[in-house]
Amino acid sequence: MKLELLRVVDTGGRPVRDVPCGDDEARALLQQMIFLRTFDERAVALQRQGRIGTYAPYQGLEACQAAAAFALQKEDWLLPTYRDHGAAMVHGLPVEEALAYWAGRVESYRAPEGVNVFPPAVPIATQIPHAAGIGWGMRLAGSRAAVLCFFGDGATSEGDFHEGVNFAGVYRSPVVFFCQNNGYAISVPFSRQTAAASIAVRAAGYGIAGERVDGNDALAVLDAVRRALARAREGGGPTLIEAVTYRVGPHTTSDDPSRYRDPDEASRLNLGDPIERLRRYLSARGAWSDEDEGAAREAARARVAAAVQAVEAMAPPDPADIFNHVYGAEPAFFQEQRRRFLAELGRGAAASRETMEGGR
Ligand SMILES: Cc1ncc(C[n+]2csc(CCOP(=O)(O)OP(=O)(O)O)c2C)c(N)n1
Repeated sequence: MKLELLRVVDTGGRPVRDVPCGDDEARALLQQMIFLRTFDERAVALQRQGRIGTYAPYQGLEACQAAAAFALQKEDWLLPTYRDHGAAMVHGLPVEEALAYWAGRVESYRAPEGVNVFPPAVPIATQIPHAAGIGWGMRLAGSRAAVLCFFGDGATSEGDFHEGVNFAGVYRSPVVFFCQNNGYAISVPFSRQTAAASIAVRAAGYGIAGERVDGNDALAVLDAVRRALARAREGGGPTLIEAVTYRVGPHTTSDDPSRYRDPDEASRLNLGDPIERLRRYLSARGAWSDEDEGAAREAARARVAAAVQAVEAMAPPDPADIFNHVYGAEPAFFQEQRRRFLAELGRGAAASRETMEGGR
């Protein structure tokens, strides 16, 4: 059993069913996607230049990131992973905060007051029980807000996925579980993740709604997430959405996908480029021109450039930050690790000073 794949426009941008929004909203969505791609490309370049640390690109997933977050209201909570800073920015996380995270600044783990975005979850699937609990708590407090929880296909093999989704189903937590099925968990293909035909079909086992959507079709993602959020707000419980998409780049900038992926695989999936699909749809309606494209790209470049400047003007991060905020009461072994780490760094700095002086 495999659920139908929801599509609103085909890869040529032609509508195949009712479009869930007007041209103004679709244009705003396209502008966000262009911004997200600009950010991602710049971040990869910054990593290659050694100006930020390892980076997890989301190229190819812009429809998922932009449209799912676009469906949120300000009071709703977003729980992202390390790959979902695109969605976080669309939900209001300042661009320099998103970039500062990848530049190793611990301050960026906390979104500003009023921006309902959790810190990115690096351990796989730990945010799923958190989402179930936040949703349940909000319901108990009488709030009408909902939660959007991002995770990958790999996360669905973790115990936390089953526990979190099951809990949310039982307690009718207002959560949209949004699985970006991008084909791989690092090098492990989806076919090795589950014997089920899809992720969405597993919703039935938890007694919740499930939907499979073309994750490269921004309008389909918007439609599915909006309906799921409305259901959550009305007390209809959680939904498990599987967005079928493809990760174009490497898992992170430390990964080499040519070692485990066939180069023709992306074209065989026939999902098209998510930005191109929405652009074609709007252009055919006369609602997107070359001038619009130029203006969107220029605005995106300026926004990213300002964030790069702001992050590079910050004081360098304190190396001890990787030890800070881990334990409330630090065990002795941990204090010892910190002491040794800092002593090692001190020796490294002294050694490089000696080398420089010796070379003069
Ligand atoms: C609990 C845990 N186990 C293993 C890892 C190492 N790890 C980092 S990313 C990743 C793959 C995750 O794949 P998926 O959930 O599909 O997300 P994607 O990165 O593809 O978006 C793994 C196994 C981790 N971060 N946390």
